[in-house]
Amino acid sequence: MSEAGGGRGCGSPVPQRAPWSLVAATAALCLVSATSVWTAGAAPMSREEKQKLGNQVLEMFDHAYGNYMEHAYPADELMPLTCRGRVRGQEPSRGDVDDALGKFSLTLIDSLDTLVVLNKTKEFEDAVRKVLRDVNLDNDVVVSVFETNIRVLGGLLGGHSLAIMLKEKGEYMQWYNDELLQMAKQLGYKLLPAFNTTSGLPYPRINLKFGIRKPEARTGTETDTCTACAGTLILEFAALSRFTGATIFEEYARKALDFLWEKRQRSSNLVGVTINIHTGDWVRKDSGVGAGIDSYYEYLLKAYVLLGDDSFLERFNTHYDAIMRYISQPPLLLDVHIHKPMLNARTWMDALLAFFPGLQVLKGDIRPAIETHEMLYQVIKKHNFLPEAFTTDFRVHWAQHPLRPEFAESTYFLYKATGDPYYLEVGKTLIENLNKYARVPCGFAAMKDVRTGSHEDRMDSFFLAEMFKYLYLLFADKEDIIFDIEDYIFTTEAHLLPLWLSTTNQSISKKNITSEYTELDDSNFDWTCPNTQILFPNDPLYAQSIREPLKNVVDKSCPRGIIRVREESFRSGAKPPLRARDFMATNPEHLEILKKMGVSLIHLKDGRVQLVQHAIQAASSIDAEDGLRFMQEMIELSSQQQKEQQLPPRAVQIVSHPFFGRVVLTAGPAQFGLDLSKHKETRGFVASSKPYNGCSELTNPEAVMGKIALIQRGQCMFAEKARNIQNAGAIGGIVIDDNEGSSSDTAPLFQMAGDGKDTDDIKIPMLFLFSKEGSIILDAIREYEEVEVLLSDKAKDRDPEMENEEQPSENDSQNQSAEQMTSISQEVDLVDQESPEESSLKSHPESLSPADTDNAASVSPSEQNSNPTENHETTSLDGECTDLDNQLQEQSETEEDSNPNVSWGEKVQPIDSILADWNEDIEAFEMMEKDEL
Ligand code: DMJ
Repeated sequence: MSEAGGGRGCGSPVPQRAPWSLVAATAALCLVSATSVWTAGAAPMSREEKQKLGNQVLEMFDHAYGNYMEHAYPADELMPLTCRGRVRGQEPSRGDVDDALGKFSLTLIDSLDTLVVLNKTKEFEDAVRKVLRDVNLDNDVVVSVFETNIRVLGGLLGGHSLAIMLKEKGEYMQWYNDELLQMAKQLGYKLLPAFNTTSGLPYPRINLKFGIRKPEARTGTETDTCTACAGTLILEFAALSRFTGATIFEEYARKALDFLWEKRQRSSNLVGVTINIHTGDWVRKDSGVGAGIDSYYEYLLKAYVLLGDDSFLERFNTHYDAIMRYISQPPLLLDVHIHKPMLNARTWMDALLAFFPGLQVLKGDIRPAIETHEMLYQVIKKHNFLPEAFTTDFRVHWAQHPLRPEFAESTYFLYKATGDPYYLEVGKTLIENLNKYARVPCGFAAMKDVRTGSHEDRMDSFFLAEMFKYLYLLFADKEDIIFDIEDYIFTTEAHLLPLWLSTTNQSISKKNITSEYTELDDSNFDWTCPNTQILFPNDPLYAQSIREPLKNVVDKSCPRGIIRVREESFRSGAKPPLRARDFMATNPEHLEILKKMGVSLIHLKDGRVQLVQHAIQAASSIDAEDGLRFMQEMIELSSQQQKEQQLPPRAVQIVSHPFFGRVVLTAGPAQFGLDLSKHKETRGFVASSKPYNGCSELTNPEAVMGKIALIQRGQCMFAEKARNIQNAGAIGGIVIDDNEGSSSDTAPLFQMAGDGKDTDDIKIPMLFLFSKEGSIILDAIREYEEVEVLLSDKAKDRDPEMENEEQPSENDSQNQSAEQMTSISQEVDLVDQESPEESSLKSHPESLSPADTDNAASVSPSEQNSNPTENHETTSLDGECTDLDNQLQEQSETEEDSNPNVSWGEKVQPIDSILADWNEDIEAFEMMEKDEL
């Protein structure tokens, strides 16, 4: 995402373009004037230092671009670790990411206009000649329509825009005769077949040589596309139409936008992430401003700026209103459901939304822009880069960072809007981090994991197209750039299109404004020029005062708390409201507060606890509002816990005769005790504890001493069980689910939470097994008495020594399956990205399940508790106390009586079925990853 360079200064005539005098114009005009009002706050940066930083950006660009040209060109991208070009088909496929690569020297084309912005006119001239000489747009390769449009079509058009500007200046590019534009037109025609759908929404991919749906094309069977993919065409397509006079491009892009607008969810005015290109049904109904939707909103506002068509602004304003109503929870931007916009759809944010503050600047809504930007900066300060996704309490959700430019982009626009030197300091930090952590001898490498600083062998073309432009412009003064940047609008890939296009070749009739559109709320704008009063108060400390409360937002990890505290300060004397995270069902004071808020606690038959809010029963309207927020927090917490429950599985491996490590059981970790991912595995014989629930001092310490104790889930907290077995001398513990039939095949693994107290005293490792997996160990004890297991973070190779001593009795095919099983189990480890120290689920001794209420904002039970086992700790606490120890003994006697010689093979779940189940798990993990970004 990117923004317009803005309008001219106040009072300057803007002769060649249509009036974009409403909100955007006010914003842009004020960008200029606000810069000059800065007098206090962060220390101003001297001209020398700005120049020094600008030069540093130039040197970094040379390093990136030079290495691409030397080691990768004409390949699409540089692989900076192996110092060679990435050629599609010659490297292992990375899936959808590779759809940007069309064997058309992507990085060179994407870099064209950056060369001019960075004042490298000679190199630009050279690069254009290379593009004209070397680039083939007719390759038999399937590419993403969206990526090809924003990077290649946009790159060619940006190059053309600046080529004609330079030619007009009279020094460079005198030989240029619209050749880039001709290439752009050729490419435009190649993309058009993608629009051959009844809806007018484009197919997501196209074969550059064969188009779509022909057998040779190998594409055209897709049914879905992302909203941004279908809604991010208008700037490039309209520019192409207006530059060439061929109206078809603009018509197609408009039709796609019209269709998306028609399909918006009418009550919330939001759009989903994915849409069916044939039926127009929303495939994914979650809605945010990041991945999958981002540039759709961006292009509505910018289409208005570039084309002067009011209908685009009206659409944008309608969506913006909805975004600010439902998605914006300053400083957070959180996805919601389009049909139930009061419900958050996620508890994490993706890095792409970092463009949004920049868009808010263009819109003229500075305050939330400052807040969100500051929140993002705090995350960056913690991890050096913005991780691809991070949770609402600022933990890493997806740890990669492919050198995305969105944050730099917003920083640039905020600096333009506020003139606050703070944003120059932010830019300086970005430069330092890039050099310190991403720079490698052959370019800049994407971060594989921002926590460890590990690299990935990729340098995406957008790094050159966008990052260097925004960083350079941040520190540049007007005279450092050879043309007036404010005569151009930035596309989402930061390519420059001239604003004069708005009045050129205007053959597309503007859409009539109908009463269907939401009325523009102009109340905030009184149409003076400049309008710094509203847009950016004439207070040099304004931005700083907005940032200040957010300074420690990441460290404190409770943004909502901070916001609340701020809100609360207006309510003198009021006690801070109860937060979901702090709630203890056993605390009488908390129960009292719940009552005041109209929230009742219901103990369900199955032992779980439900929360129901009846606003009408609240003591006051303020308490009712607190109750509503409490319920929302509880909903978020609950879904966050569900997410966090999907953590790297640990392994319980049976290593004694006759298993020798071939049986690997998937186990859940604990948030306390020895962390097996950091320490060596623990190996020992198993013994059942007495009492079996482990909730009191063990009566059989001699049996568990030096062994791994088996304990049944329920009746008390996990940590309590751990302490009891540790006191009895156990070297580890396995908690086995008391929910008969539960299995990691069907229920998500979770980590055992602490008990809300300090758990540092627990030193032994603890793992959790669902009932099915646990019964494999219990059965093995019955069969072989002495059963030795290995607790680890990853299944280990089989123990050859033990195996040599005694050959296993299972048949070969079973051995083979078991080996596969081990490796599959390891694969599950690999797909997970969360490190244990990042997964510190806040101690929440009782899992609560907010139930549906008569309140609009409350949650439906089906969404909260789809999994029957997930709140079981609560079940155990509240359920009837039964003598599980005796029960187990009885059960075990019955089983032995009825089947005294039961063999291992007959008792365990068939290996094939375990394998199939695990495969399903892996597929589910992969789907989840693919779906989400
Ligand atoms: C760029 O290619 C574009 O900005 C796009 O709109 C989304 N983001 C990437 C870079 O992160």
